[in-house]
Amino acid sequence: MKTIFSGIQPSGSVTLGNYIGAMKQFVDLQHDYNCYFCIVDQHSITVPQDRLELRKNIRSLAALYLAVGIDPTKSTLFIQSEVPAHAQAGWMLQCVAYIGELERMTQFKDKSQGKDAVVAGLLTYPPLMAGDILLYNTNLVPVGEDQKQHIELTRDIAERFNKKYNDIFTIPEPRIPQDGARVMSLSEPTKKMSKSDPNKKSYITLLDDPKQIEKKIKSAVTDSDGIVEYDKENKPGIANLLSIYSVLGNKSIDELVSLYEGKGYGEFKTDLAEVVITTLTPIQEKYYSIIESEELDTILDEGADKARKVASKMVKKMENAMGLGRK
Ligand code: ATP
Ligand code: LTN
Repeated sequence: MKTIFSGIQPSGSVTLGNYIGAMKQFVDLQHDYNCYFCIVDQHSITVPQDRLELRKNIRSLAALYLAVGIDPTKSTLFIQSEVPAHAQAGWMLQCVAYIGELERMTQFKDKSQGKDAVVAGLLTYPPLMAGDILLYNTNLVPVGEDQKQHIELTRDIAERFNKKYNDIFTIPEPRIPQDGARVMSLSEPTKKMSKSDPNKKSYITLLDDPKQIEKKIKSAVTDSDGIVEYDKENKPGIANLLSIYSVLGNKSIDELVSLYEGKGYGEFKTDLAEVVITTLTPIQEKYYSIIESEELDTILDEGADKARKVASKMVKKMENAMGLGRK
């Protein structure tokens, strides 16, 4: 069985973008692959976090993984900081990655832009991510479009290590969904929907209640044409809403365009809100039934145990290849 690894940062409330671009894929893939899903809390401290908020978000993300359908008997669900191998591998791979290639990462450029003081971890984030992936002999990494560049760098780092030290790493491939790989912000539809956007109206979270969902969709930025059609260049707002509708409502974009021919944006938005609410209601019910449970802690404990066993073996291989420590 091939192996899958993916991670989500507990940097805020999980959005519809995270769900459509990443989590929804995870649920289907777990039947056919050996899957590791991680709450990458060490990645999230590359930008400022409130400690209590971070703790809350870590638990909430764990519950959401389960609520969307991750089955702990099929997949390994764990918290990155509870498996020391990640930080160990991250350090070794920092000594393989070049500063130049790290400075070229779009995510680094975006998140450091305009800041007077940028922590070193924001720059060295990709070798930590490469470690996450490479520790498990990962074949496939399901992610949204924005992470493609990081997976390419992971491949470069792995190939460089294999050549320079010893051929120990499997070279992973990205797996980016055909539809919904880049869900856009509701308020600025030329920007990616992001859970750390300060404007809460720009995203729908998986825990928004029906009223909030309706309100956010009603106020989503569109245009003044009044024609529901897919034109990413000239009508990015409507194109984005059509993509969301298509993925969650299981209808092709063409079907939707003909369904709403001659109808205004009002009706289209009302129906879309209904589709989003129908998708999220069962997820929220499951979430609230497990968030306070001991079962959640047991699942995370068992996940970390399992991950530690696999990952510590790879750390040993890396150390041997590099000549660290003793035999
Ligand atoms: P942050 O705003 O803190 O950077 P984020 O919302 O971009 O967070 P991540 O935790 O970085 O989310 O990403 C988790 C997964 O969700 C990744 O696979 C990423 O590619 C995917 N993803 C994030 N935003 C979107 C989006 N707008 N559309 C599709 N996929 C997305
Ligand atoms: N960089 C990713 C989060 C992330 C990840 C990973 C994704 C950290 N480690 C390993 C896939 C595999 C992000 O910002 N979305």
